[in-house]
Amino acid sequence: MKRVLTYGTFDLLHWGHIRLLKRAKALGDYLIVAASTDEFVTSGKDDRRPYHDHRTRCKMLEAVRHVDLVVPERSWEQKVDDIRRYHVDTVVMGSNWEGSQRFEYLRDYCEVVYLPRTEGISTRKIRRDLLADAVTDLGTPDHEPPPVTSQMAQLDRSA
Ligand code: C2G
Repeated sequence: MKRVLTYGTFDLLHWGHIRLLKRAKALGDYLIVAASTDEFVTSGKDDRRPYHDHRTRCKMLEAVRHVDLVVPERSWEQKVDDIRRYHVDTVVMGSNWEGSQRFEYLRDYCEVVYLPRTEGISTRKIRRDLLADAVTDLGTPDHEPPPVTSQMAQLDRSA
């Protein structure tokens, strides 16, 4: 039984995440995902609170058929303990982490593999696109401000 471990926030779960999980599982028989807690993310790992809270992100990851176990990622320093506790053979991350000291030192404990990132999709991009849509929407006809009723005009006059 070859056991694989990967880490991430996995917020607004998207195709890039799913492709990473599928390829990570293909490197072994059992895939463990350490999902960053909200506290860990907001304590400096990232500059904003995840859209979905930790519990929701874990439930979504558990529903992915490639994933066998979801555990919490509470700090940068827990990785060696995780490798020992879950008897991990391989740690897998996306290529944006390639060569990072956050993972390279793990080579003393297990295999470390970086997989090419999926281009064109990211949680940050989804957020930005939705914001752009919302801004565009605001300008469209069906977002005409409601007609000023006589009552409102009266209020205005009396203000
Ligand atoms: N990913 C990918 N392609 C994308 C987006 C993400 O392959 N288009 C991969 C990332 O490289 C990472 C995983 O999906 O391996 C999860 O990505 P994030 O949720 O952004 O997690 P990250 O911030 O990289 O957290 O201790 C390590 C951290 O928890 C890693």
